[in-house]
Amino acid sequence: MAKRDETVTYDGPAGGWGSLRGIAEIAGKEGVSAGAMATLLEQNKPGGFACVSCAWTKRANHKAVEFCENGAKATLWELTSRKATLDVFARHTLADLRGFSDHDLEQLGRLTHPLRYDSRSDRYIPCSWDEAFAEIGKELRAMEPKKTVFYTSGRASLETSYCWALFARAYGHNNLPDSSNMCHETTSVTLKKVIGSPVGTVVLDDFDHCDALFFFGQNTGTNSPRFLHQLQAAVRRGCKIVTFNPVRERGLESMINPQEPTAMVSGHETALSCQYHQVKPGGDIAVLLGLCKHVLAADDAARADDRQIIDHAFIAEHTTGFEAFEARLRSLDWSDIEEVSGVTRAAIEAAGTVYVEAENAIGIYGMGLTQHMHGFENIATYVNLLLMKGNIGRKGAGISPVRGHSNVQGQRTVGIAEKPELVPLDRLAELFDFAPPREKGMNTVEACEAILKGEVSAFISLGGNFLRAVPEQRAMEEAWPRMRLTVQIATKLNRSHLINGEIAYLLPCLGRSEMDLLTGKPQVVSMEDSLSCVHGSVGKRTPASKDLKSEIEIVSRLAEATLPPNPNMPWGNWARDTAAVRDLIEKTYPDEFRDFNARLFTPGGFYRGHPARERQWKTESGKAEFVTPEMLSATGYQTAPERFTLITLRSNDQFNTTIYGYSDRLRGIEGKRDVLLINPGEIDRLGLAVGERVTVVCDAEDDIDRRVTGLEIMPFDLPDGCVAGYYPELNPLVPLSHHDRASKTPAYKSVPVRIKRNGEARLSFPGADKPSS
Ligand SMILES: Nc1nc2c(c(=O)[nH]1)N[C@H]1C(S)=C(S)[C@@H](COP(=O)(O)OP(=O)(O)OC[C@H]3O[C@@H](n4cnc5c(=O)[nH]c(N)nc54)[C@H](O)[C@@H]3O)O[C@H]1N2
Ligand SMILES: Nc1nc2c(c(=O)[nH]1)N[C@H]1C(S)=C(S)[C@@H](COP(=O)(O)OP(=O)(O)OC[C@H]3O[C@@H](n4cnc5c(=O)[nH]c(N)nc54)[C@H](O)[C@@H]3O)O[C@H]1N2
Ligand SMILES: [Mo]
Repeated sequence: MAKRDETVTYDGPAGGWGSLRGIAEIAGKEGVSAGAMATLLEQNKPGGFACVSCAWTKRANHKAVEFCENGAKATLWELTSRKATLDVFARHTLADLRGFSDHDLEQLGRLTHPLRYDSRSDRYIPCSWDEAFAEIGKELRAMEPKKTVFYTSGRASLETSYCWALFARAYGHNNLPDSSNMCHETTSVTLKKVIGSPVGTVVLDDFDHCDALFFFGQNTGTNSPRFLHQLQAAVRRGCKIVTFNPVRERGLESMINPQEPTAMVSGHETALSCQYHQVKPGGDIAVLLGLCKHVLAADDAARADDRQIIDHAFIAEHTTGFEAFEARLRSLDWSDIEEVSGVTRAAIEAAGTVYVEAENAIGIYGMGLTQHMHGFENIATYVNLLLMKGNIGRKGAGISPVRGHSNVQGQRTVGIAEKPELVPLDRLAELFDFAPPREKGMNTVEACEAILKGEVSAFISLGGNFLRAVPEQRAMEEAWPRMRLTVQIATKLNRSHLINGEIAYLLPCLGRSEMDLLTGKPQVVSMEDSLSCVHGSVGKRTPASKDLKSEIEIVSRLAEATLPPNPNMPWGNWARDTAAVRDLIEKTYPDEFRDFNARLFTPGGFYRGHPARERQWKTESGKAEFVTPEMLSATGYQTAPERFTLITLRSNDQFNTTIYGYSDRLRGIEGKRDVLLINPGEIDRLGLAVGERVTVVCDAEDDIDRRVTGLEIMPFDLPDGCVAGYYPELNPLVPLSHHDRASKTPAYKSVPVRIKRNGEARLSFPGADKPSS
């Protein structure tokens, strides 16, 4: 019988020697040269290149080494000596390649040559760049623009993104879904509504002045490890960290800083969270309401002797909606809060006391709050908690979403948006002398719906792995070939490149760490990080192949081949001179990008500014808005006997759909990804055995059969009623209709499922079960 202390765990800290071993392993596996290793030292420094991994900010007073385990892995993945050369595509049909796992596809190495799909042989065959641009342009010219979709994954630079969005609008649509539609779109919608700006309010310096940090659903040790330095420094100063997460993530419990030799030698760990509460998935609205209720009770008590906890003056001057929210808090029963959250009143009050006692508090969050049907209410209630004590718009305080891809926030800033009201269309019309389309375009979920209905003729993808990242994977893969044209601009092969429209191209591009030498001198690009700082980036390495083009050149050539000539849009010049694009960005967004080119290499980046930080609320009411959530659970569905809530997780050895390897070191899971994590009590209650293979079936209330077979039962410390497994292998289980009601971000963190015994022995997804190399 499995007991709680037999769960799979990792007792070591985050960082430490384990992280250095992680880097060495990938360097060996990718056959990385000494020169490429040396390139790592130029990462995240002025004059160097911005890390391609997470969006955490780069500090001004940088150290000799400014990369982390996962940043190094991402760069070495790009600088691999492996190449997916033409003979790979001559050897394998696409049907063959569809049998490869995500890991094995990308292990083939960097794409080296533009490719066109040949349906007769079911192979990719080489083509010339000119041929590719000409045919894609011809096809697009013949299509109805509003039936085409231009997707972006959050890596492309500000310059490329600006050109991409301009291309879409000049062609005639706003169909610009972005990976952020699957990620922090909930943030963009909620924060815009409640504080008037779609991004976090915190700057790096605030971490030196806060007394408490709250963590809801963000896994720093794996997904933004450079942030651990700020956390370590804050804890050493006496700041308290309180975490709410169904999974006990090691990176939030303790760390060893690999940049501190004495700590490395002594093994001295810094404990990070002083309280760690294993909330049920989707239980955060209840927890946050409980915390607010505790603040209210503390304020009632304080007012009896003429003190106050709530910042009543701030609420009166700066907010709306507090009365309704207060009434809701007073009428709430603790028993309901406890039931939905799975956290006891005493535990919530203990966390609430840390908040009450902190002069300045910061609220941090990630996918654990955004990817639910009621993600909007998760974030809005979090902001309510901060507003109650005036913790927005002052030093050491604020709301801090931790973004994903390295430029995902910036892409939105420079116009990649399906919502025309977010873009200064009049200014674009004036600058470029054209009539931008004014109708709302499709976001990711809407693009999927349209593709499923057969209403999309072309899908052009600037990076990413759309078909593997989206919900409803089976049906999406079936519907995809009904499109006339699919084009993928990418660095490495992935599953989205193997399922094609009638006409299909795979166009290989430079990675960010590589030199763009179109004009002989290296071009510069730029990105915006999670804390709204903009950084310049210059590639340093010789490109993986002479046949690669920069993303901005590919986008410009596509635009040139598609659009009628317009003297105000000299596409050819822009790829040769990214500084000219920065001037256009400055003209389009003069407040944010003043003196863009001059400030490009400001150490630590230049700050784009944030109205809510100055307590200017650009909301409908002109004030910060309290929202009163009606529901307590964010899952959006009822509990039912034998219905489990599935969380899809990232391992420490992956970047989204890129699987570097099979070691989830910080969770103690080694050598496999075909697992279903579940607590020992639940294993016993269901009469299952550790190691048994099961089938997991989606339990959404519709009649679509969504299942994954062959998952191995693994005992893991999780709340009752909840199971966890890996993204993207479990994406066939996620219903497209389950998304945040306000932003349409898919509910990847609370999928209703049932577990069936007698699962087949192998994972039903091709090749995804076992490492083969
Ligand atoms: N190495 C690496 N770095 C990455 C990425 C990567 O894949 N690998 N991906 C990048 C991208 S695009 C993104 S968006 C970010 C993602 O970074 P995160 O925002 O950290 O996203 P996840 O790892 O998906 O999930 C975060 C945490 O939410 C918890 N969680 C799940 N459900 C709930 C819930 O209902 N409530 C609460 N409170 N917690 C919950 C999970 O246990 C997990 O610890 O990281 C970026 N950085
Ligand atoms: N179940 C589940 N699904 C999820 C999530 C989840 O937590 N659970 N998370 C969601 C989130 S937060 C996100 S952001 C999405 C991610 O969705 P995407 O952003 O679409 O996916 P990635 O895996 O980041 O894309 C990887 C591919 O990008 C290409 N690439 C890498 N670097 C470059 C480059 O410099 N240029 C170009 N052109 N291509 C490049 C490579 O070909 C690589 O195979 O997935 C979402 N899907
Ligand atoms: Mo993301």
